[in-house]
Amino acid sequence: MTTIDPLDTREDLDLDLIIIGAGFAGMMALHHARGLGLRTVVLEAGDDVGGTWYWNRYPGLTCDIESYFYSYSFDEQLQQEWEWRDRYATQEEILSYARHVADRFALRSGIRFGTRVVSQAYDETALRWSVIDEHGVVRTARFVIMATGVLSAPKEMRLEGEATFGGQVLRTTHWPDGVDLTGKKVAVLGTGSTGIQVSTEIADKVEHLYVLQRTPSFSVPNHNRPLDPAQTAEVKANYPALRAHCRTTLDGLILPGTGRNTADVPVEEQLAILEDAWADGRGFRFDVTFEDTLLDDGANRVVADFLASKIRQLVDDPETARRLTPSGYPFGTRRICMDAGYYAIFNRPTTTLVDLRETPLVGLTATGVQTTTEHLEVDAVVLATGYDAVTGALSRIEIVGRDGRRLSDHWAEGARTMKGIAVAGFPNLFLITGPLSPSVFTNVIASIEQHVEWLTTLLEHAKAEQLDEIEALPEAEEAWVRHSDELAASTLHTRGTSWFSGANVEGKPRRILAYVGGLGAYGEHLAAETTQDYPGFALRRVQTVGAAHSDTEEN
Ligand code: NA7
Repeated sequence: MTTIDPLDTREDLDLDLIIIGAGFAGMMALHHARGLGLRTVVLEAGDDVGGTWYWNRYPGLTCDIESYFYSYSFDEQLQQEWEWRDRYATQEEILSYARHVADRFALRSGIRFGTRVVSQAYDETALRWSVIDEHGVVRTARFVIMATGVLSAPKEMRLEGEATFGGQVLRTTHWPDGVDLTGKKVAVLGTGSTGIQVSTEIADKVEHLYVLQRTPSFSVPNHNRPLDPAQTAEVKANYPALRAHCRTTLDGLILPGTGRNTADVPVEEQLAILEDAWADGRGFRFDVTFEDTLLDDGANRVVADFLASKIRQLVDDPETARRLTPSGYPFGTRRICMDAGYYAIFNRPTTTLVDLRETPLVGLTATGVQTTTEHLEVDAVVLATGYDAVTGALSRIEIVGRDGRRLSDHWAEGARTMKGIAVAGFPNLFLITGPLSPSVFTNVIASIEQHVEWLTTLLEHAKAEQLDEIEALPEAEEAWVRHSDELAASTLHTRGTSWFSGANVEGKPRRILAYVGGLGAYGEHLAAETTQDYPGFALRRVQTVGAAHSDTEEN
């Protein structure tokens, strides 16, 4: 006699839960859903786990959060047994960690790889979602979790004349295997985190590097190094307490701050503190060293001026240093970059900074890059032009909720969510690190874990109470959007021009897309939902009476 495993998802068209995306969020969500006994399948466009760390393979890719913390905490044995090599892990190291997690928890059998979801619609009669993939396969499930990532949908980018260019056009988000730029003339477009990492990595290998810069970023050295075994042992001995502490902070990290406003600190002391932060190599320290850096223009200038002085010290040519110095937006309203010697590459005779604000880019020709004043002969152009962040991966799937309403219409004037995790009118649909949750303002793994744990409690409750429908209330969503907007408006973030607000994508509605209140405070907002019996949601149990349905609302 064969025993039937109730969680066997080989015949996986009719499920309790569909998770979209097998990055760090989707993998953890699958593991936890299995723990609840939910028949769950993960649909993943790529051919392996890892999400952003699977797709992004450009040279120099290194995480900007220390590996001790850019890792899961949900399993004590996992965090004890995994050995990180470097303080900041490279893409290869993070991808091998993701693969290790997939194998260790036998996740692959629950993941359908090479399966991009194109649309999904809520059936108000069946109270189930229908999810359609690129192959036309339809799966249904009571619940759907979007684990689609915040920096996973590349910004659409096509340069004028791209089709005529005879060299290689390389996109950092889809870096092909086997590229060798040694001895070539290369132009890198973009000076965010990606462009800075790629340029730093290839500068001493190429014949000539042109860094095409429109907006300069603030960048600090990451001082990456192999981890010291004694420090690792100490971290591991204290992991539970350290992780618990991370959950209470603004950014999910433990960064030393002064707890003081800038003006309350004498100038010499300010400089000493900033020097200490520079030597430390954790760039996010600059956001939190003083309490008011992101609140007050004068305070913000203290950090900006300090970092500008570092550029002048590091770059020999004063004109190049001036061009590399950020202006036009407050420090911290564009994610700080962390580098492995970026500014020093401009002291090489083989690196040229091209300031596209002075001489805008026209496009590509058959042999190179054309600006308004010059033609640069190159063999390859690297596009490091960023992402349609936070909402991009969601808006690329047609998501249709109650009354045929599309998520893209609901978000036409800016993303709206109930506490970053659900959307009114889209029952039984949940977002991990969704818009208006702390997500990109934090160590995103800490944010992912916070969401997965909260959703696990909710789904356990749904199972115990036999709930069929869980839906964010419109008034609760409105209140959260207002709260999130108001907090953002009390900071300098609304004056930023980066992907934090959608400003980097033409036509994208502006809203600060992450919650600025911090991971700790946000955790309390989420916890209040659980302890107060989900006041922001309608929880419905539908009892079948003959052919009719009668609804019981818990709230
Ligand atoms: P970013 O930070 O959005 O940077 C993209 C860069 O590309 C930025 O310098 C842009 O300049 C530039 N860009 C984009 N489009 C153009 C066009 N059309 N012309 C010229 N320059 C352009 O993305 P990253 O991938 O570097 O980093 C994203 C996050 O990933 C990072 O913060 C880390 O958290 C990991 P612009 O600013 O638009 O003038």
